[in-house]
Amino acid sequence: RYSTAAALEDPIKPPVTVQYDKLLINGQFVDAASGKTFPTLDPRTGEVIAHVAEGDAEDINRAVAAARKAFDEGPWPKMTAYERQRILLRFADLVEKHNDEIAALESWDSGKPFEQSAQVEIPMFVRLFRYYAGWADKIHGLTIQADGPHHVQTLHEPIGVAGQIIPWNFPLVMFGWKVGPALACGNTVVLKTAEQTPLSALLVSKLLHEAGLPDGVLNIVSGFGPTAGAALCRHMDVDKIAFTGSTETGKIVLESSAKSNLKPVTLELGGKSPFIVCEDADVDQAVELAHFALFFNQGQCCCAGSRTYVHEKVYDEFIEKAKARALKRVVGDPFKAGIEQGPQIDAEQFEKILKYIRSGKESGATLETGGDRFGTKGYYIQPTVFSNVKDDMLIATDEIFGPVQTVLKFKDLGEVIQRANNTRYGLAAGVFTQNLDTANTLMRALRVGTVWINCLIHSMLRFLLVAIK
Ligand code: TXE
Repeated sequence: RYSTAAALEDPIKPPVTVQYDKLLINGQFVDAASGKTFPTLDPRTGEVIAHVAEGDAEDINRAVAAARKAFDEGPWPKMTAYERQRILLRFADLVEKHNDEIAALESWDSGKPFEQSAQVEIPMFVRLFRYYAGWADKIHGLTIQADGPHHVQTLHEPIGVAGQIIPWNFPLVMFGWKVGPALACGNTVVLKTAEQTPLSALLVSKLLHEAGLPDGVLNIVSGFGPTAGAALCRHMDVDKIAFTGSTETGKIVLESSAKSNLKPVTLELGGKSPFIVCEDADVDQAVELAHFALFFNQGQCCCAGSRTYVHEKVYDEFIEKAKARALKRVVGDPFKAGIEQGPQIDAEQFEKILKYIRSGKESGATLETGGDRFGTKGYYIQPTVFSNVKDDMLIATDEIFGPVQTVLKFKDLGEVIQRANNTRYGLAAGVFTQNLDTANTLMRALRVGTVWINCLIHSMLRFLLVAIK
């Protein structure tokens, strides 16, 4: 089961072919107006999987016009909620039927272990669509008590044409989180997929039409951020933008809205989430979940537990066990059974991670294990653990977005609260303790969107994976 670096020289042939490589506009797969294409690469080798139509501003105009027409003239927003729900549920059934084919394409394009795609992410995608389908006919407004002979009510209506821009770390799950609710509520969509992972969205969009989605309701423009993405953000006929990606790009997206039609924008950006292991924690459990919290999906998660704070009383034990766990991590070809970690998404992210590893070494952190690429081909990186990390080191302040665990030491709760909150991020946090008072104190004191106590969202996925096996 264990992979060796040498095994990577001969990548396994993925059990799928690329059928859809064009833009989806008004229900048709079409070439880009410019006729241009771009290569999407296999992260295992850097070799070309397919040449995909490269959309730019003109294609965004075409896609927005189709979405506008489908919204203004129907039938989508005018359909009954029940009919929309039925289409989304039929779609979920079709995805379930094609689970392994979709999972293979997802893994080929993104480098994630096939077992993770097939047993966790595609099933999760199916669940997302069933969940959002369930909401379609349950969206209610309020009746508000008013003074005098007045009647006041709120009515929830679709916003119109939703522009959605997604990253490459969870191409289909991101599609589910964005396209699912927008369609359930009766909006029409123009989706700009990430240039690294355009393939799976095109495949499932075919199934969505097979399930009965009318033409023009979902349009997909593959292409690059500064061209296609920027054109979508500044478009005057787009009513809303939902974006997930880097903090830097998030700022540009917000600015584009301000400079165009002030469309509302929702942003889900980077993180450097603290993961706090208290002195009374179950160390073995904390080691395992801290490991999973950081290394899951090659470390490419917005809410990765990427600053592991460990109480001084259990620090040495934690480091020893965290190092042993990282050494056991199975890195290899995503299409091989039992693989925990595949390659990083592309050369740019690979270089960025290696740069942070060099910076960790130079700034005086202790490299416990890893610290280099894995093998000689593709974008694989050794599971890496740094101890004796200080708060002001770049590896403790910046989002590395790779398999690099940084472990910091703390003495007391007041101190760790202050240090955990001293960051420009605020996505999530993990807490490990057996003491309810400590859990409650940290839960309230940490300035983040989500706090996990003795668990982590990834741990749920992990248990799902184990359960299915
Ligand atoms: O992100 P970008 P990148 C973080 C992570 C990673 C870093 C850079 O730290 O190392 O960001 O990744 C589109 N107008 N996250 O360069 O550029 C782009 O085409 C409109 C965290 O891949 O933000 C893609 O579809 N759109 C994150 C999407 O934005 C633009 C997941 C994300 O790409 C654009 C990914 C522009 N001017 C990276 N420029 C998370 N929160 O999970 C780019 N895009």
